[in-house]
Amino acid sequence: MKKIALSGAGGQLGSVVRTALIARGIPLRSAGGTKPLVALVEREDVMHGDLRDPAIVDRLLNGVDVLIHFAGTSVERPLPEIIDNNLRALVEVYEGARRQGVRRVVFASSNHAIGMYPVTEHLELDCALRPDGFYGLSKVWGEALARMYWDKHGIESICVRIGSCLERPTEPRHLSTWFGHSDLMHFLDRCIEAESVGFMTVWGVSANTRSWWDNCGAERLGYEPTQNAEDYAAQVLAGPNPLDALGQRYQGGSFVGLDYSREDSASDGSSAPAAQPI
Ligand code: 15L
Repeated sequence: MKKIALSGAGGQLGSVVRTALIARGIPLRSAGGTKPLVALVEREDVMHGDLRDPAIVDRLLNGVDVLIHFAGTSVERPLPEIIDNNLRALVEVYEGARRQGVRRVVFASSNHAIGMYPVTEHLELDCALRPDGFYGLSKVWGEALARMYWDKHGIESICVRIGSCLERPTEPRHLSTWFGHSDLMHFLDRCIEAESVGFMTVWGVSANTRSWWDNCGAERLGYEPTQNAEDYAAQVLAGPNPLDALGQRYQGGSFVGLDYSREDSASDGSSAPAAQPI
């Protein structure tokens, strides 16, 4: 049986994944950040610590086949925090993967790597990246870093651009961005089980009727989502929309308006020069 490690196991999404993987009988190594974790079952190997420290990373990755890397800052925060948690720690994680011979990393990227696209655009997996803040920018960097470690060191990566991973959609934007928990777990099963994946990027999204993202490149992973936010549409659309006009216009939603200073706040980005793939 493959040895799986999960970083960010104490986080919002990490806790969901941790519980589900343990329920599947996987002998998991779970890592928290600052707070110690209490093992959920006897066979769970728990630890915690700062992933900028190579000794902590070695403890996390020793004997591991697949790392599910969900640790890091997951919202817009001041740049120094993002640099520490999402840039520096990620380098240490991949360097640790080299030292410890980890075969594959599942990297939690985010839709905020492309958040500045208007909601009217449909995106392929190879679209130009248009981050909506420093957090999204850190995911652009992370995806490129994962690519480099495949190209130079043969460490496989699956970068998952997670949409809105929630038990159920609660606002209109989620009708396009929702990633249901059952689809998330099926996705992770595929990430663990799929044969050779090399480097790939995938949208972390359910089979939403209103999705903005074309996931056909994910076929070779065998990811076949079954959840659809549309099942909740009537309920969701009967409620208020928490997003302001700017947030409703761009795929990144509320992240777009943070530190936004263009005067033409009505712009849909179409007046900007065409984005080039990076
Ligand atoms: C993310 O990347 C965040 O981690 C999460 O908190 C949500 O904001 C999500 O994106 C989203 O866009 O809904």
